[in-house]
Amino acid sequence: MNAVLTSRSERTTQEWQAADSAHFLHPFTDFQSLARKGSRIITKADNIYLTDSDGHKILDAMSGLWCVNVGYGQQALVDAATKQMKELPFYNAFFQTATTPAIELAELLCEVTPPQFNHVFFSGSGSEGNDTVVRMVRRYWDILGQPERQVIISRKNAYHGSTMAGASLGGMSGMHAQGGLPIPGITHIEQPYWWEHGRSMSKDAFGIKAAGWLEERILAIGADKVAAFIGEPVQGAGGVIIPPATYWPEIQRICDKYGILLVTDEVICGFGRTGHWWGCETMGVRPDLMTFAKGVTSGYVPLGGVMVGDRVSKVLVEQGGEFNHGYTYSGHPVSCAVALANIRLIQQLGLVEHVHDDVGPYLAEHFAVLRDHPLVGDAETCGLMGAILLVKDKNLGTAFAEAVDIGMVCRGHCFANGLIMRAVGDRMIIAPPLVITRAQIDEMMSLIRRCLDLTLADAKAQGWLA
Ligand code: PXG
Repeated sequence: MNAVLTSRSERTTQEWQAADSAHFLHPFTDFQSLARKGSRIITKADNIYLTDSDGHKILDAMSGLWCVNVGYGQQALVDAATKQMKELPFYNAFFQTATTPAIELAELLCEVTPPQFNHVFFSGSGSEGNDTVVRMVRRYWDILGQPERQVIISRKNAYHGSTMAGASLGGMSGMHAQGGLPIPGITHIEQPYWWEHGRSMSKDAFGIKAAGWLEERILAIGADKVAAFIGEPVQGAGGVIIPPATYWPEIQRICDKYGILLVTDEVICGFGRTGHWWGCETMGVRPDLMTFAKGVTSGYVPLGGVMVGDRVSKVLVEQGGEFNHGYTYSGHPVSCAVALANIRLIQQLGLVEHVHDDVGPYLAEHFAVLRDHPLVGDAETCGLMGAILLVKDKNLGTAFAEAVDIGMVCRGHCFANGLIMRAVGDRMIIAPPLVITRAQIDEMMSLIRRCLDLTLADAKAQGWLA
């Protein structure tokens, strides 16, 4: 046994890659093409830096996958998990039982969320949380004697997860093309992406127009058939699409007007990412339900859930009877213990204030300067989320030809230069750990600039700018 373990830890990168491509089907991956290239094997991490199996240090400007808010290597989270695993590694919450970390976490979540939230339903992930949203909003209207209120309105290019309901709520056409999605009763309006849909108008005017698409759809369907509207305060996986300031308040007004439940998916925006605890606070809206995951444990262990506002919980609790829904890991004690340690750490370190008052504005200043770069059509941030739009001609605002995957070219330079930055089409996006310092932002920005310069040099050499 020991011999096997030793030899495994001594494998070369190539040996890891061979075993990986032989057995491990990665998410959202062209398996054959990855097998040809070989995965990058990440072996350890500290603070905001990863180390790969060849010993390269990489600045992780994506917080793992939008989740490692407190950064890597936080001993308090490790200790919380160890202690809970020793005391009680698992017990369920189904049959009139509960564990203490789950109860304590429910209490703490109700403290750090807006005042209408006094209940939580736990899941194992953000996707499962959104499955719960679908079940719960439909159940809510059933209990109220309006079972015909079934339709949930979402948006194109939204990401709400990869389960059947999560992927259906999401507006990714590539996902809908596989597996017979979306499921019935889900419809999508256009996203509030000013650059693509509103450049002839002011941002504020476009925000009102884009929210108006919700009202148009409600009227087309019939308000008495619409259960809820769901949206990410800032779309993350869709490319950090930051809506105009007028958008969300107008969405709230429309939901109120027709009595429709408002759901914000806070899986990325929650736990300080946008400079407030919740994206809905940054956007000035009052949701009835909020999905969370990722930052709740800073990704150290899996956990998700749905914050349930008083409007919904009152009906579910007082009139609902049994809600036939739940997961083995709803309220997993180890995940909840880690979440407790994580949220307390966010509070102790003042990370939400750190983003709001210090590193958020500092990042915004640096992104504003990036707009001078010849490749950059737009560069914008919200808290510690940022997007850089790469364009062929910044004066005319023209995009690169379809055949040129400029984002992937730039991402390649990032990888080679020790920076993790995502490409979503022509948008380069970042969401670094909230513990990042000003000096580390300087370091990240000089890497970003170097990679933009290298991408520009490629674009010139290949004739892509002509
Ligand atoms: N909602 C939102 C807003 C998300 O960003 C989910 C739900 C689903 O969460 P789980 O825990 O089930 O994955 C997410 C997840 C990307 C990327 O490419 C983003 C996510 C997941 C995987 C990739 O940016 N977000």
